[in-house]
Amino acid sequence: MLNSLTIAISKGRILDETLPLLEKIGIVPDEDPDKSRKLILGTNQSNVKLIIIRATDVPTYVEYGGADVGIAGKDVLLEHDSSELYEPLDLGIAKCRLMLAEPVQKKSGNGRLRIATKYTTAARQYFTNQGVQVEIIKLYGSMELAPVLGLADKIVDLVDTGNTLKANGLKATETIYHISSRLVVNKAAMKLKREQIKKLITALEKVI
Ligand code: PRT
Ligand code: MG
Repeated sequence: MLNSLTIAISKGRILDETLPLLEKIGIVPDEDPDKSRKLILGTNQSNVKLIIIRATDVPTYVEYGGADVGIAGKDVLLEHDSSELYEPLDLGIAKCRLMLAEPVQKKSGNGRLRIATKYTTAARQYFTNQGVQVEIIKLYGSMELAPVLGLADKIVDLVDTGNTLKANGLKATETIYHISSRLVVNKAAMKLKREQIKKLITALEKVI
C-alpha cells in the first residue's frame, strides 16, 4: 500500500513547464489545472495529488507538511528560510536571472543608493558581499516604476527577455543570481515517505 503524495505547484510558467515533466514520468492530472477552479487535483495515480497555490506560498506549504514536495523558483527560496526544506533537484525550468537594473538615462543621485525590490534578502546579501551600503525598499510588484518615479535609484528584479525593463526605460547592469525552479521536499516526509520520494526524484532526474 503506497502512501499518498502531494505535490505543490503554482499556476503560470512553473505549472506550464512542470506538467510535461510530470507527464513524462507518468503523472497526469484528472483535470486541466489551468481551467479547473479546484485547488487540489487528483491524478491518474490514485496516491498522487497536486495542490495549486501561489508561487511564494510553495516553500511554506512544504515546510509545514501541507504538501510533501513542491516546485519553487530559486528566487522564492532565497527569500524563504530554506534550512527547513530539502532542495534535492534543480529542474532547470522557468529560468531567468535576478538582476540589478537602472534607468538608461541615469539620474544624478547623491547620498546612499536606494534599491527597490521584492527580493530584499538576496539584494541585501549581494550588496553586503560588494561592501556597498544601500537602502533597500521593499515592494511587492511593478518594481520598474520605482526609478521612474524617483522612489529608488535602481531595482533588483527577475529578467527573462529584458522586454519589461526596456519598455520602462531601464537596463540591466549586473546578474545577481541565475534562477531556475527546484524540487523541494518536506523533511519529515523525506523520512516517512522515503521510497516514494526517492522514486520521484530519480524519475524526474531522468527526464530533465
Ligand atoms: O504572479 P504571482 O504573484 O502569483 O507569483 P509569481 O510572480 O511569483 O509567479 P510567476 O508565475 O509569475 O513566477 C513564478 C516563477 O517563475 C518565479 O518565481 C521565477 O522563479 C520564475 N520566472 C521565470 C519568472 C520569470 N521568468 C519572469 N520573467 N518570474 C517572473 N518574471 C517576471 C519578472 O518579475 C518581470 O516582471 O517577468 C517580467 C520580466 O520578464 P521579461 O521577459 O520582460 O524580462
Ligand atoms: Mg508574477
